[in-house]
This record gives sequence, C-alpha cells and structure tokens, in this order.
Amino acid sequence: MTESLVYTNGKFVPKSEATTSIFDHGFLYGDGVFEGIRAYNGRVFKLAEHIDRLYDSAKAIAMDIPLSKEEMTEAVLETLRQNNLTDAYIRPIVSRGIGDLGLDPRKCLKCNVFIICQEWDAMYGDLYEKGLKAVTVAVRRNAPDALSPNIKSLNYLNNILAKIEANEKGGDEAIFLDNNGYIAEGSGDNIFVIKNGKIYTPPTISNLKGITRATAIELLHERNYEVLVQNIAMFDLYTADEIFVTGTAAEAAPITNVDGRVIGDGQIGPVTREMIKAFEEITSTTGTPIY
Ligand code: PXG
Repeated sequence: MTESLVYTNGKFVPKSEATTSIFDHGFLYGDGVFEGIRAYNGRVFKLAEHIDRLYDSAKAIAMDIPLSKEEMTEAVLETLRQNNLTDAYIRPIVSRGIGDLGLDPRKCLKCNVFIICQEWDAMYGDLYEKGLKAVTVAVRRNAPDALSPNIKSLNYLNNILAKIEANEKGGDEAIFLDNNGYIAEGSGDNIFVIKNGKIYTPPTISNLKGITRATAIELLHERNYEVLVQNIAMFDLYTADEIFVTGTAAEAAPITNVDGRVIGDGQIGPVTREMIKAFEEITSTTGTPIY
C-alpha cells in the first residue's frame, strides 16, 4: 500500500516524511491549534464551521495562520483529493513553529501547517448499539480563566488525564466536571441529557463549542424538541432518562451507564435513536463536495 500524503506547508509529502523540529513550540509546549473534521460520501461536513473555529482558536492564542481561510479550505479539499478519499477524518494542525527552548513565541518566525487525512470507521464500534459506560473523573475541565476549553489547542493533557482515569475505572468515556461541580463535557465530545421529554446541555463556558453539538441542537429543534442550555449536576446525570454525547469522531453516541448507575432502563432511548438517525442523514446528504 502506498503511503498517504500529508499537506506540509504547501507541499504534499509521504506521511513518514511529514515532520517538524523538536524545537517546534507545538512539540515543546503544545503551542498551536488543530481541528478534527469528517468527510462522508464525497463531502466535507460543516467545513466552513471547522475552518472558522480553527482561526478563532488561533486568534485566541494570538497566532496568525499564514493562509487565508479560503486557502486553508482549498488545502483541506486538495489533501483529500491527493489521497483519493471520499470518507475520511481530516486533521489540520497549525503549530507556533520552530523557536528555541524559551517560551517566548516571538522566537518562532513562522507557523507550521500540516493537514493529515485518513480513512476512519465509527469510533465506538458496537457501542452505538450497546451503549457506552461513562465515568465522571476527578480531574476538572480546564478553568475558562486559565485555559479556555473553547480553544482547540495542541495541549490536550487535561483531556488525556481524563481518558487515563476513565481507562483505569473501566469506562468507555470520561465525563468532566467544571470547577463548580457542574457537568462540562466528555474527553472528546459534548454531552446531552434527556429528562421528562426535555433536553439539556451545558453552556459552552466549560467546554468546546462543538460543531456536532450545534448540529444536534438544530436537528432537535427541527423535530420540535425543547433544548435547554443550562448547568447540569451529577444528580441530573444519574437520574436522566437518556444521555448521549456528540463529536466529530464520536458522532452521536448513547451513554447507558454512568458511575455504575443504569441510565433510564439501560436501553438506548427514543430521542437518542432519533438523533443518531438524523445525524447519519445530515452527514451523508450535506457538506462541501470534494470532487
Ligand atoms: N469536546 C472536546 C474536548 C473535543 O475535543 C468535542 C467536544 C466535539 O466537538 P466537535 O466540533 O467535533 O463536535 C471535541 C472533539 C477523540 C478526539 O479522539 C476528539 C476531538 C479531537 C481529537 C480527538 O475523541 N475533538
């Protein structure tokens, strides 16, 4: 099998040659930003939204991406074409670039831009039918006044610590609380809780402004569900009728157990099923054509 090609600062190179320096501040300090995007059926889902978020993340860390949004959009599409992909996971990465061992980003003269594309299957395999076991974790989501969870930065240690804890506790996914003890999000997805026909999701001060989250809210509104954006406590999780998480990688995935409490009757609930179906429909029928 031929190696896939990675966009590297304007050139396409085999993935084994797509490298940067150990003095890249992305490597030394997690100083950079990224996106996770999916293509389905020859179209890139919510491409403009992902590009906008990439540039917002960069702006928040005072980093100028050396491409216009139009150029970045075209680079993403061209990376898919170079790899003959129609269904894929796409990972644009922009690092602060090569500097010295000091923190000062002024030493980094130009950003490094990489775009990786690869085929991708449903992240949770048979758990979309069985339901995921989630565990709340002791490590809190980064405080918004320390490192905003809205920034999709290359520093994912907070999320990795949550994942390590979930692995240790035998959970399929971690659920973060924020510093006030409210539910924040999963390690790589946003969360929705259903109780008595109403749907709740936390405000985005404590979590990533998920593009799948926004899509889910739209799809639910179209189906005449009320979606309440408000603080959710652990009690509300344990006593929910249904819970699902949303993300580009996770799509819409059911959670049927939290910290050993069976959610609802332990089966995938009707709203979650409707959501999974609606998400499948919208991803396979909309998006920016690649070819
Ligand atoms: N919260 C966090 C912390 C995320 O990283 C989401 C929510 C969902 O956002 P979107 O826009 O994709 O609906 C993400 C998604 C993984 C993984 O392996 C997930 C993400 C990035 C990298 C890896 O689960 N991001």
